[in-house]
Amino acid sequence: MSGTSNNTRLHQWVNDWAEILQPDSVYWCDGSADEYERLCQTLVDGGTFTKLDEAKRPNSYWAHSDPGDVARVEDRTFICSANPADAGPNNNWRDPAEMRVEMTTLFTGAMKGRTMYVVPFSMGPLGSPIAHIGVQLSDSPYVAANMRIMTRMGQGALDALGNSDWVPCVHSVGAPLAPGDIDSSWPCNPDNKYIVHFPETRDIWSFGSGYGGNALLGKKCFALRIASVMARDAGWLAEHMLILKLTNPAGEAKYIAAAFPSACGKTNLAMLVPTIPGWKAETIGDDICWMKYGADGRLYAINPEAGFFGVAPGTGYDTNANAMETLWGNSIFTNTALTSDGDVWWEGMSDTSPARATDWRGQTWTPESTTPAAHPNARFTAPAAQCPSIAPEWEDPAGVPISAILFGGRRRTTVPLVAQAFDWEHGVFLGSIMASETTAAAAGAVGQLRFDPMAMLPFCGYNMGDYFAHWLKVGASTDASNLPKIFFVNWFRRDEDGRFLWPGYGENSRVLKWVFERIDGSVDAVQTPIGYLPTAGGLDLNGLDIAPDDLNQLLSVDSQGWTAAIPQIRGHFAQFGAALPAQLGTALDTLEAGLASA
Ligand code: SAT
Ligand code: MN
Repeated sequence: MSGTSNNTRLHQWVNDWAEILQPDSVYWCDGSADEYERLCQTLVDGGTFTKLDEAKRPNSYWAHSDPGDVARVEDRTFICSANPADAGPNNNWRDPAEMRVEMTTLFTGAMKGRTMYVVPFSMGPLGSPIAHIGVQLSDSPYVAANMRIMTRMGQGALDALGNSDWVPCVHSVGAPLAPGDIDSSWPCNPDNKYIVHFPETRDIWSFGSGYGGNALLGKKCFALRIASVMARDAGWLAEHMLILKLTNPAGEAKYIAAAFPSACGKTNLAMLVPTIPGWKAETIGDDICWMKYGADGRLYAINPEAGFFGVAPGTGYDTNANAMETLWGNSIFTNTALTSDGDVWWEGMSDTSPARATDWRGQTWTPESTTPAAHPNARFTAPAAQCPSIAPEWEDPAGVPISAILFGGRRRTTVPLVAQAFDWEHGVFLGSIMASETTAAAAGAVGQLRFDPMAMLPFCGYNMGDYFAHWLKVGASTDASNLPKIFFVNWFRRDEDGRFLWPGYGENSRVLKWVFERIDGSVDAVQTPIGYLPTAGGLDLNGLDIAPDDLNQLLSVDSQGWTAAIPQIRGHFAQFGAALPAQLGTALDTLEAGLASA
């Protein structure tokens, strides 16, 4: 059986593309378990998947990619708006008409020798008023299998679509097969990748890559780049945020959204196990948050995804036990190592490494090897429903009301452990000046500090100056008392020797408790030029062994560091020209003056 739809425009679109792409066959995904099994078998037969030991990790598979296709490619990601100013300095712009011609040439015959999968999917619970439907065409069964975990994929999405509009997504690995050709285990076109978005027509074209956000088009391409444009036009927010539910010992719950760049611990924070007695954290989502206003004037959030595409290295029982428990089965592991007894392994998964394994390149690995067993951007794909900390309401179509928004980067200096914005406008300012050290989630250098406003630099589908204005407008469209409180956090502060000053992980619950109490107004704070900081004793440090010097560094304003950053922030703002909202320039002047007189 395969998916069926009465949507004539959808059929027309699929037929038109089949003519260009020229696949050997077209298959409509229905999303069933049977179909998933067949997709996985196809991948095993083709050498992409290795089935893991059924007793160790049931219904799970290991894949390793082409070494030239291991991460998002920001320099090959394009926003093709009619007007270049609408893409902004934060995006690579190309003329949409020219790009369509160029890519149609690439797409012509691109699926020869392959099956074209028609993958209907819902971003968000089926039928939720906050959800949206997409349909992805792809010649990658790996993509179809991953999409079944990451989204509500198949007949349910077609039924929810009915006769309405969808976000059209076209994807090819760009490796057509001539008769007699032997396929590669990871077909791709490593030197010719295009990740392309047309914001006006809201469609997505992707060519040449089979990896992660380049190829699973519901995720970064749709749920962030295109959705951010949809959100701008319709007064909502599409953000690179986890969503968690925090319950205090009295049983009161609040929902918190938090933006961190890729590979900066969103999955760990979303699944954290509090170290402070009586507090409970539950997971709603680990990567993307869509927020719309409810009738009561509050922002309600859904997690548009159905699975986790998390960074494997560094994930272990000591850092993220809930993720480890999520991965018991029904999961796909890409670019981890494969152990000789048919399981997966990666650096940080356990204290002891396997005596012998197959590394992410498919080569023999032993603890004596000088290269890592897993690629630093190795990923697991796992159903969110399997997460032990998943909140019962994670699929509530109405979403959950957000009480706080955290912005956080990976910063070895300057930025304190936590600060609260004075108000929404100041919070938007703090988000707009966020910077973070680059990670292996994107191709290119790692560890370089760059501005990454709201963790959206690689994901905002339009001019970020306009995006800041949109945030201000969203904040102005309800009563201030309804708005989430905004905080800035930094778990990654280090001393001169590179030692982390804060233990992080479960201990971050201490910061979350302070956030919770600030929302309630039940704990005091110190007003500083950068925001409200915890008072001495304001942060619950019971049972935590931390040196007073370290704590002092974590919770004080580094006036020198902030003052030194002002010219860089001015340069960062200057690139947006007239698109930068005046309020942000004013907030920067106020910060500068405040630091000078502090
Ligand atoms: O874009 S991916 O989904 O591959 C990973 C990330 O950057 O978060
Ligand atoms: Mn992400």
